[in-house]
Amino acid sequence: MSFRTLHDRGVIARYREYLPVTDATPVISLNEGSTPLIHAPKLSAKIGRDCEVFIKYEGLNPTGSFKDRGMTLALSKAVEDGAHAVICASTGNTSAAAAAYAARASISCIVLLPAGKISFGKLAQAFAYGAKVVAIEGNFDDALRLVREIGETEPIAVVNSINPHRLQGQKTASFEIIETLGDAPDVHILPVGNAGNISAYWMGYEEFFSLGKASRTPVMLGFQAAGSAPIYHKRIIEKPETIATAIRIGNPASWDKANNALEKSGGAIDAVTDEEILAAQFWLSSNEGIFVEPASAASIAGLFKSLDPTSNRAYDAARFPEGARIVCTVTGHGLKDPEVIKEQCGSVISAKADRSEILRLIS
Ligand code: AN7
Repeated sequence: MSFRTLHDRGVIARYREYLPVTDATPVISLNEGSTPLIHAPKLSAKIGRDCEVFIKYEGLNPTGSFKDRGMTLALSKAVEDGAHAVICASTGNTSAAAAAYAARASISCIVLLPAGKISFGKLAQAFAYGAKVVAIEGNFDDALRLVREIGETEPIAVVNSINPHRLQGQKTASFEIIETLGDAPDVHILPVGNAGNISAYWMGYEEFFSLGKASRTPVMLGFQAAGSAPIYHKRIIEKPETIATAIRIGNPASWDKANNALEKSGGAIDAVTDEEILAAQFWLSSNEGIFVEPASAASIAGLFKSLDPTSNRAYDAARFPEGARIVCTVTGHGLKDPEVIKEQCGSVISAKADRSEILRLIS
């Protein structure tokens, strides 16, 4: 394999013609994207009627979340425009990705985080990649407001998803799904926080549909955490709360775009409780072998809720056509936030280093 072939990976290399890059754009990449679309037989069986569920495992990106898809483009364009520093507000994954791609680009990175509300794995990533980490007394929405203000006056590029290049990069996940399945799925389910990702997926699906590369666009179903569900409740949540800290957001930046995707696709937004999120997280790891962070499990919890006739679901899974293909995006790796799973289900069995004692304990 030539160096060139090795270099030709990552979403800009794979989808250059659909992205706002030119030969003058330096490509800052860590070979992100091309994540697996994993068939989930047990989830499929829960739906029945020959439906097939696939998991788009975005935790397998270089920094462990889907944010890398947008960050390769945001950093490439920032460097093209001559930036020496980037800044973002984050619930953890955006900052990990920004820090990694900034390191790769040899420019500095400042991240504004809500103090005490970032999982340790994500904080460790920001440090490891050499970012300047500022923890503010406030939540993500306060941090994003400050980043917007700083971006207006200072020569620092903002790489939150209000930067349009981010969503352009993220839309490539839809392209991959269409290419893997041979068409768009019937239904696409994903967690919603700042609402950039649902908007980006919809953009990607519409684009490939209009180019004739897919025969349809999917129904988009988005799930927020019940304590942080502004789109579901149709109002800003001043003090959002959820154990899924990645989606602890009360005033999403891409609110209007998400509503457009929901409306045009015939989809729905719904909310799932922290208990439902944690149960779905453990169900997915212990049944399908796919370990995701709590926010990502909102999509699985959402599918379960849509299947539950006793719930106040916003979308009834009985509406899925027979033989439907359903894709659930799981956005971040479970190792981002190992404390949560330890508290939920971790109890070790203590034993002496003795064969017969161990055999007795495990029988
Ligand atoms: C694992 O990192 O907003 O609806 O600052 O980390 O596009 O915001 C993270 C969001 C879902 C929600 N799953 O996506 C951030 C940040 C995970 C996430 C979302 C996030 P959007």
